[in-house]
Amino acid sequence: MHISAVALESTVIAHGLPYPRNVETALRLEAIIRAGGATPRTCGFVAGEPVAGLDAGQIEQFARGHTPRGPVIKASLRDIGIVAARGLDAATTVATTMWVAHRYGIEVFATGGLGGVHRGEDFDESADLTALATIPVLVVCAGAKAILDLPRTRERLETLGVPVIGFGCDELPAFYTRTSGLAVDARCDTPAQVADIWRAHRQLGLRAGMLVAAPVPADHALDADLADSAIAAALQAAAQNRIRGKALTPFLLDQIAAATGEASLRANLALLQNNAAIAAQIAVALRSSAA
Ligand code: PSU
Ligand code: MN
Repeated sequence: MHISAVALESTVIAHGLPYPRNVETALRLEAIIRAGGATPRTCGFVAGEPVAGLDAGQIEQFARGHTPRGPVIKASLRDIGIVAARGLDAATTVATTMWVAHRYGIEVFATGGLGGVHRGEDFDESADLTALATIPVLVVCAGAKAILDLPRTRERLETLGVPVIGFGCDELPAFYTRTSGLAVDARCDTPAQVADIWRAHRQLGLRAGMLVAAPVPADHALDADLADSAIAAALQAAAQNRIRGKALTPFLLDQIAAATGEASLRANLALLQNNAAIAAQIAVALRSSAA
């Protein structure tokens, strides 16, 4: 029904970017999607209810990290029943945004970076991969971040049957940088080509989601050495401070932002905007091909 709607996540607002850049970015992404001819739906849980289309006041509360009821927690798939039963306010990750989007008939979702298999000794794999394996939503992202184990993340996507499309690229992008050395399954250069593959995937009854990966715009990409050293330092700080579980991704992002100053933030904002624009084009292409 909301065939030209584009879902947006709220974890990047509540736990991924500093205030007030987060609220500015959230509203900017919505404007970009509208300018592209689609309807933005920023997702979250409000008083335990799944919402696809937070209003400006709710986005402001999420950006500040609390509502009049309490803190805005980060909810992944395992948390949905808990959040609902207890009437909590929660930001949605890629995984839970896919779940909320699908519940409201939204097929296209724009985000920044995908969660995946973390590096290191502890076994830590994001439920974003579980969601991609089981929820039929098309996710536009800038790849998985190099804080992760990218080769393992790439392998898991294959095992889980998730098509990985490079939008104007032959390699899976690495979020802050444009290449990873890892191949995509198919390259598309137009939204119509993406729409064709998604339609075929769905019409053939496949239940998995699909990843459409677009590299960060070249003029905002981070220098690869700067990205690598910031990531290495962040991982070391996480290990020293024994940061684990759902706190790990936000901690690493904070550390990298602190180490690279505005550069990583600029890259993050540029790729989010780029992905929102592409997602709107794909949503519009899907609407035309559905007729
Ligand atoms: N990548 C980013 N910024 C983010 C995230 C990922 O560049 O804010 C968030 C997304 O919401 C993603 C989540 O779904 O982190 C993954 O967290 P975890 O590894 O705990 O599943
Ligand atoms: Mn985890």
